[in-house]
Amino acid sequence: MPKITTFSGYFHEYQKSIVQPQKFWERIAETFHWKKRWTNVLDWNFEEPSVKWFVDGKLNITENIFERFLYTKGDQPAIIWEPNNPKEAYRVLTYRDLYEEVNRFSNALKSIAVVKGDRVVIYMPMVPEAAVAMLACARIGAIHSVVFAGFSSTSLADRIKDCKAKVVLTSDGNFRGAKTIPVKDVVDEALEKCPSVKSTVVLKRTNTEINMRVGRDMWWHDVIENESTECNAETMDSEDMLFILYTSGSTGKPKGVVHTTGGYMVYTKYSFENVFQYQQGDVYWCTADIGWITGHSYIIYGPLLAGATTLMFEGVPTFPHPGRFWEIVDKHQVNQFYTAPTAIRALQTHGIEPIAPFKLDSLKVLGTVGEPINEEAWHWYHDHIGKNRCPIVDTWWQTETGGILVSPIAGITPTKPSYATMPLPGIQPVILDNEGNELFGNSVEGNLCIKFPWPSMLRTTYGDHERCRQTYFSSFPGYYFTGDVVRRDEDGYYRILGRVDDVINVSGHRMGTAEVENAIDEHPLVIESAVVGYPHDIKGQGIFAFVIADMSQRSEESLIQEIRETVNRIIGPIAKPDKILVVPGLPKTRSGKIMRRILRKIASGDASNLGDTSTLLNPEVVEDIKKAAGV
Ligand code: 7RM
Repeated sequence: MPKITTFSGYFHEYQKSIVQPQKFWERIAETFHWKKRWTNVLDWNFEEPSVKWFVDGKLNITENIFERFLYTKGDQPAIIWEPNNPKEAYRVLTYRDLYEEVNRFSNALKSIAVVKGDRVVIYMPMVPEAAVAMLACARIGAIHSVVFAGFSSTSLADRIKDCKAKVVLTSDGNFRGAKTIPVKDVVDEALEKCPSVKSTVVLKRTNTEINMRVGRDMWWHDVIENESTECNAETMDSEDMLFILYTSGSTGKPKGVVHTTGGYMVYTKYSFENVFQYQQGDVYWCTADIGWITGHSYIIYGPLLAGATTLMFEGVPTFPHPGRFWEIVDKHQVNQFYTAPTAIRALQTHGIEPIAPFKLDSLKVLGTVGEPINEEAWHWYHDHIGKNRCPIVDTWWQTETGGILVSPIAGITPTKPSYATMPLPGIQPVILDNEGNELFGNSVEGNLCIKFPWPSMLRTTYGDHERCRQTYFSSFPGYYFTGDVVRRDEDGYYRILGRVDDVINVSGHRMGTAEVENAIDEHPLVIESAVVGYPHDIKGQGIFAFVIADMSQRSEESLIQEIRETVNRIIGPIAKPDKILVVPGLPKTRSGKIMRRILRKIASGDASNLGDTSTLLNPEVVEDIKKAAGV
């Protein structure tokens, strides 16, 4: 696989990928195992939209992991699993172990009548069996839909119903920090509303007492007991669905983003190897949950397709202590570490003492994903975790993009705090103004669109193609619209400013909420902030800042004054928040994204209907904020 090793090499590859995209991707696809070669590299139009990569190619993605590596890497660790409780033994699955487990479970799925094309919902903790479940589906051609095991029974039921899943894979309970969560009860409740589900398979994890419905529920250890460790891989078309992953937008029910087999395989491996500069023998750790796209592409598929050793962690960053991440890095000698800004900021609040006992000298590359990283958090990560010697890859991408689109190449692209820097080869980002005119050159800002297909892009939204067209391809005809606002600076570097609806317009000055938050966060007593716009008689929109701060050293009044001055100093008077509210917490989704929709409502003084808050990690904080705001 062609790997970029120098900055000029990056430009060279990029240039080739733009001039002859088909030829570029064909050369990479040729490094995989296909049962039958494609007839055409790419058919596409962004009007319907219709995108097909490696047309008529036949393959199985798991053969590109197992059959490919069995003889050369059979004894190499594929997955290192670190349990929630550090006192429990960790597990190592070699490529051969994983292959055998996947085959056994593939046969088990067949024995409960799962066939090619069936949908299987996976509602499981972060244990190796969850990876086995995903790969077994892929092996037999079933379509997996992983639902984060922290979602409520209603959210789970909505997703099961939307994709009409035949089977649900789950566990008796999950360990998360100090808590044991009875997830099977959640599944039972959801299934009351889901007639499509014929069976469930339940992994024993916590030994929680549960109900097993006769004729529907089976234990994982029972269904695999007599199954063979051999199972032929189903022949899949390049454009057969690999998985559906639900993602919630600002409005309406969650969308089932559909990814297909060939293109997703090619892009996740290519991007993984290049962005993280993974070297054979390295230990790579992404802290995401498999319920998110990051877990799919960069815990499971990308790393395993690259023959890497990928670490899976069951627990949370602060259990049993806020140094747990760093303890794990030392324990397993992690070389690449990939996490989210929200985790970094949360750990930052504990200071640097929890880091002190650990050496962290195995680390070579740090990564972030999920939201704009503020400069302060970037520096903290760079200085205290990377010890000033590890490049940070700030990777921008989406559930819909399947893989990282804009990111530094570790150690090769010069970084700048809070910049995702440059597009990967094959990615053609453009910036459009609100009228759809392309803004050329540098020092421009606007709507981030992509003007040419890439192999791992979404193909549709499950069961509702029109919604896909409407959401992503109609705002700017002929382009894929990301919903993000971006600036291309004087060096041609991309800085993601936030979602389009996170952009505020104060007296005609357009400002990214992230920009203002970044400035607020520079105040030493501020822990985290969230900025939204609200209707303002004179300015059009005013700036409302919700701030979590250390209140032990100032009166609220003087702190607010200092924060205003900080913003004034960093951005200028135009960005000074009109209102600052000190709050105990911010409403966050489970992947760490602030639910600004709720804050916008509260800021506008109308908290009567806050919409669906069921996907919040901390719904109770909403009441606290409402109280503080007096609405
Ligand atoms: C991978 C993931 C997608 C949205 C995206 C952005 C935001 C993601 C970054 C980022 C700034 C980043 N998928 N986002 N990465 N913003 N810098 N490096 O997060 O579908 O859950 O979210 O997340 O707004 O559109 S996602």
